[in-house]
Amino acid sequence: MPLCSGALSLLLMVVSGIVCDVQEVCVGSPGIPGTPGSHGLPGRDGRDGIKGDPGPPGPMGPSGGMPGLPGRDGLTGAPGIAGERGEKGEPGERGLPGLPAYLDEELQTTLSELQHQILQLMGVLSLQGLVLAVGEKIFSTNGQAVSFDAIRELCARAGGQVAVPRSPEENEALASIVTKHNIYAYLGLAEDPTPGDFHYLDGAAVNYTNWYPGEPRGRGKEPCVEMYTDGQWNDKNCRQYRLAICEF
Ligand code: MAN
Ligand code: CA
Repeated sequence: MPLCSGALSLLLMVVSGIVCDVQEVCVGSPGIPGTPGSHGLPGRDGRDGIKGDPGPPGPMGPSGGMPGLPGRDGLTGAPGIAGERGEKGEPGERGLPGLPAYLDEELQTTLSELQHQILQLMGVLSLQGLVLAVGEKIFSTNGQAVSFDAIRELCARAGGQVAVPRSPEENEALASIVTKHNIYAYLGLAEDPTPGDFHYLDGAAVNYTNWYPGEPRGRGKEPCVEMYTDGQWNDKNCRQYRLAICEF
């Protein structure tokens, strides 16, 4: 429905500056919208994005390339074992003359102390029945019955020899050990190439014997000597097990 208004008509006339006849003006209703326009042109490229994460390692390359340079030296190894002992050197220069031993107080004091200590030890060993002192000699046994060769070896290793009495007094002392253990003992004797004659193990001729009556009668077949529990001697083969007694 058209809108008609005398006032609007008048206003239009004043604004346009046109003087015209008063007349009726009518305004129509809006038309239907037109169809949308076509899409515009593509915009410009945006700015570069941030850098991506590193990719995974690639596969191993083909072999056969040139070997690399040698690496640096490793750490120093452990020290080697000590070498053999060198030869003995030349003797040094001769020292100043010393005091005569009997005037050397320090030496005399040392000797006295040693003598005292040795007497103490001998007292203890005797009390325990581990040694039997006879004059200058000491007899000692480990209480074991072994072969003649074994006795010789164990006495030598201990710094002594196979026991052999060289006097009635020594024979009595040795017999007391044999009696106590109730085991015959081999003596430090060996038969000469001449049957029936015996010598000490260092080769010297015997100067004391205590044969059981009728002995020795092995006539070369019994090159060792044993002591019975009564202290008498018998020549015997060397394959028996006898009490090991050493002398020092
Ligand atoms: C055994 C052995 C000999 C010893 C005689 C004594 O035959 O012990 O050494 O002479 O007995 O009858
Ligand atoms: Ca005999």
